[in-house]
Amino acid sequence: MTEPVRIIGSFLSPFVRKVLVCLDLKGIPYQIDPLIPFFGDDRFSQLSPLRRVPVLIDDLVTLCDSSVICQYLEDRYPTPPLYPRHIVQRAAARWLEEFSDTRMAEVVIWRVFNQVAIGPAVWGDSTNQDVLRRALDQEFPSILDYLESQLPSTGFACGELSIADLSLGAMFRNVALSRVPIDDSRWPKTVAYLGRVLALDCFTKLVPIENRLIRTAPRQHRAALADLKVPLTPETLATESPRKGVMNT
Ligand SMILES: N[C@@H](CCC(=O)N[C@@H](CS)C(=O)NCC(=O)O)C(=O)O
Repeated sequence: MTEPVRIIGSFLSPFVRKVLVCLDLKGIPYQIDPLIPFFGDDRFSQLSPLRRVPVLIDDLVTLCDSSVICQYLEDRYPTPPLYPRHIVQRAAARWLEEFSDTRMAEVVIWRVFNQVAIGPAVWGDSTNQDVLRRALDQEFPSILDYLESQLPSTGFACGELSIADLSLGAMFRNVALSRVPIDDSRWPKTVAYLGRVLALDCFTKLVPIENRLIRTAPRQHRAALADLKVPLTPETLATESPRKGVMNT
């Protein structure tokens, strides 16, 4: 490889986190531009037409979308494998990844995390308690009911550690960062499973970074990360003023 992998995207994004744990498990060093996507400049729009993070840039590709990126990493760096070998388990892992990236993201990111973190920090909005209550009282519990019916009592979701665990673990970190508790008497398998996944080194080493950023104003993120000795890209695509995204969800 002729240049280090570059990642564009904030450590607070579950999709960026999914890619970072994947890079870590595969032993691939990276530099990061910790961009909150709304602050991206016109160069960011060129790299990421949906103005979303993560973006991965290496000597061969510029890629958007965490699932596309993780599949590329798997194809280029197959060891250790992060997709089950058996086609049935492999399909099941991809489904859980999809469930996490779509329905879970809709509720956990666009309703909960957006109401408690992004809205106030990026746009100066106050929390819409109706949206938050509905997400926490109805939508999130039904997600947990589904996962409780799917997850095993021991081990990982689809046999060996896989992309399913990385996606779900990454998404549930935003639940924790939103300070939403999960009732282990109602969802015991899910809580125990998350305990196993989030205890992995690839997740625990990101926790101090995430905890620092969640308490830090967006414009100070880069300085906070420099202070934590995180390997940053020499340049950032961030501007001073946020702009609304391209997508509606
Ligand atoms: N399917 C995409 C979703 C990426 C995504 O929605 N990222 C969020 C950050 S958590 C984002 O960039 N949002 C900005 C926007 O939608 O305008 C992936 O897996 O990478």
